[in-house]
Amino acid sequence: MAYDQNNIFAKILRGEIPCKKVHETAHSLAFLDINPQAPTHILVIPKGPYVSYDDFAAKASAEEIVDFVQATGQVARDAGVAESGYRLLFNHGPDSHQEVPHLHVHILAGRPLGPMLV
Ligand code: IU
Repeated sequence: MAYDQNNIFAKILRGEIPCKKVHETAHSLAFLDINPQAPTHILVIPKGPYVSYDDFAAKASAEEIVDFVQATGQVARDAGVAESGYRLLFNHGPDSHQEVPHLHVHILAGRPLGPMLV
């Protein structure tokens, strides 16, 4: 699937649409989800044009991947949920109900999340 430069997260990265930014690094951006599913619901995205987890895993540089993983951990720590716990969720592709075609990981926390639902 080709990257759509007009997807909503591309617009956020270009500053065309505002977001509630919580963290930014050389290769990643984290912001609050507009429709939170838990008291803490933060999205972390790479700045590069990656459609999905598969696209990122296949094409991103080691530097980008390390940056993304470390940024995600830092955001959770800064949100104060590293001790109480959090869930990281990637939706990849149609069956997962991925809505925005720019890779993002959901950080969900702040209440007992219960067993994983599929
Ligand atoms: P999904 O994994 O692609 O299904 O998740 C997309 C998320 O992006 C979802 O939780 C939305 O609430 C969130 N979101 C957002 O934070 N800002 C937006 O402008 C839009 C979606 I559109």
